[in-house]
Parts: sequence; C-alpha cells; structure tokens
Amino acid sequence: MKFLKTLAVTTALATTMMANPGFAAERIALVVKSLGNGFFDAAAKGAEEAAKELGDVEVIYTGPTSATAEGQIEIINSLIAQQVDAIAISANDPDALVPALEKAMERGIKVISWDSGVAPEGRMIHLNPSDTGLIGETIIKLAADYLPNGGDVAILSASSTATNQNAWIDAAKEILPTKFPNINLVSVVYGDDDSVKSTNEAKGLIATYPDLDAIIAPTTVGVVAAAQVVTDEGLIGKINVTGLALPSEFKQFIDNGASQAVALWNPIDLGYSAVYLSHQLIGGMEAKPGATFSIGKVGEITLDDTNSAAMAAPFQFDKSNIDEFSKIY
Ligand code: RAM
Repeated sequence: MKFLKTLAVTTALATTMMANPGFAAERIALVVKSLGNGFFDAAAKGAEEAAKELGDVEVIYTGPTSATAEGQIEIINSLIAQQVDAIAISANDPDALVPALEKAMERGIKVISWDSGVAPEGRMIHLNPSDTGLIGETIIKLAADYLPNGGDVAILSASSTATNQNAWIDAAKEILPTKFPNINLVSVVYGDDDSVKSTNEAKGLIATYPDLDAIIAPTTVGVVAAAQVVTDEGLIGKINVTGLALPSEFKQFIDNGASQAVALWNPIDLGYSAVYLSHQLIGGMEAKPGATFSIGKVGEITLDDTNSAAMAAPFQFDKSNIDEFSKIY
C-alpha cells in the first residue's frame, strides 16, 4: 500500500515535469534594486550562466520598477507565496526588508544579499563585490588623479537608503582628510538610480557649485546621467565625471572626454556567484563564519565573522581599455 502511494506520487511528479518542460528542481529569485538597470541585466546574465552550469535551476529575475524598499517588500511577499527555494537580493534598504526576509527564512527559503546588503538578521550570507574601504578610496582617487592641485568634488549617489553606496560614501569620507587633503567634498545628492532624477540632481550640483571640478557617481545610472549633463551643458574639460560605470553604457563619455576614467567589477560574475551561493545553501551547506563556498569558474569564497565575503578589486577603465570591456559588460 505504502509502495503504491509512493509510486502514485512519483508518477504525478513525473507527469508534472513532462507537462511543464520548464519545471526545475530549484527556483532561485534574483531580486534587484530596480528593473531596467544595465548593471543588473548583466548580473542576470551571469545568474543564467550559473543556472545552466548547475542544471535543474530556474532563475527568477525580478525587481520593482523604481528602487524602493516598499517595491522589494511586495516582491519578497509574492516570492514567499510562490515558495521559491532561495532569494538573492540587492537591497534598497538595509533594515526595511528584514521582517519580510525573516518571514521567508522561517518558511525555509534561503536568503542571501549581494551587491547591496541587508542587516545580518535578514540574510544568511552577504556577498560584496569588493572590499568596501577599497571602493570608497577608489572613487575619490579616480577624481583626485586628475586634480593634481586639488579641487571641489560632489557625489551623485543612488537612493539615500542604498546600503552599498552609503557604505562606500562613508568609507570615502573617512579617508578624505588623511589621504586626499586637497580634495574638498562639497555635497552628496541622491538620484535614486533613476535617469531623470539623476539628471536633475547633476544639473542642480552644477548650478549650485559653479567651481565644481568633478562629479563622482558611484552608481552606473547616475554616472551616465551626470556625463550626459556635462556633455549637453558644454562643460567637457571643466567638470570631470567619474565613479562606477558599466563600460558598455559609458564608453561614449570616455570617448568624448566628459570622463577621464571610471571603475567597476564584473557584474556578470557577481550574479553568477549569487546563484552558486544560493544553490549551495539549498543543498544544505551551512552559512557560518569560516565556511568556504565554491563558486564555479569564479573560485572560492570564505565567510568572515559577519557571514560576508568580498570578490575582486575594482578595475579601472579609461581610453586604453574601455573599448575592449564595453563589448563584455
Ligand atoms: C547601480 C546600482 C548598483 C551598484 C552599481 C555600481 O547599478 O546602484 O547597486 O552596485 O550601480
């Protein structure tokens, strides 16, 4: 009798699988800050690559239309209802998402944050693209390298609650007085990773600070908006735009001189690694300090005492190499 029951269940499952060729043993949701952002599209490409390598993994690429915590909470609740196996999120807020993500974990869903983190109680692992202090220093250095006599710089960030940008800006402010004493940070404004708002904020900075020498945008959306404004307002050569940029979107501004150099890491590898980590948690790996996870072609990462890990150092793009990288991401 018991055997028959098992057989019936197995047959039902096999029928479901045949009826749904897309049926996958594992469903991993890649939740991004907002849709329509080329950086996250590149990460999703890496996530798909990982899913293909692992086999039987379905990636659900999703996010709100604008970069808000409210939008992400709605999505998390719907993913809980769909009983996905893992949620890998780039967070719009470190704290606001915690209750929804805790609920997900209570229901057995594995949760990691990547790119932009959530507070430790809201996730099992956080994957940083690179060392936070190093990114903070890099974004200032990118401007300082072209200001030998110092100057005034402003930061155009993403949303005011974005964990990653806020951490980088804090790190930048910390090293400014000692490492870059002649660089004067006049303002930090927020474009919410929205092109229109970022454009308006860049215009506002230029109007408010006529002596501005550089705009540093540690967001791939903001940096394009700022460079377009500098181009349109005929300020190439006067204001250098720099920050974190996707080479495929930004090449035109290195070419036209609105920017001397920018930096970034490989977003494809980041999405790829997020899926590998999620997959291993689903498979029963425990997230604890010192644990080493293998992430396919990217290598291995070991969790620190906050269950976080960081990937590679940021890479610089300028006239010498942007063409080559713009073909990759
Ligand atoms: C934007 C997003 C993302 C960040 C990159 C650099 O696309 O804000 O979180 O990592 O820029």
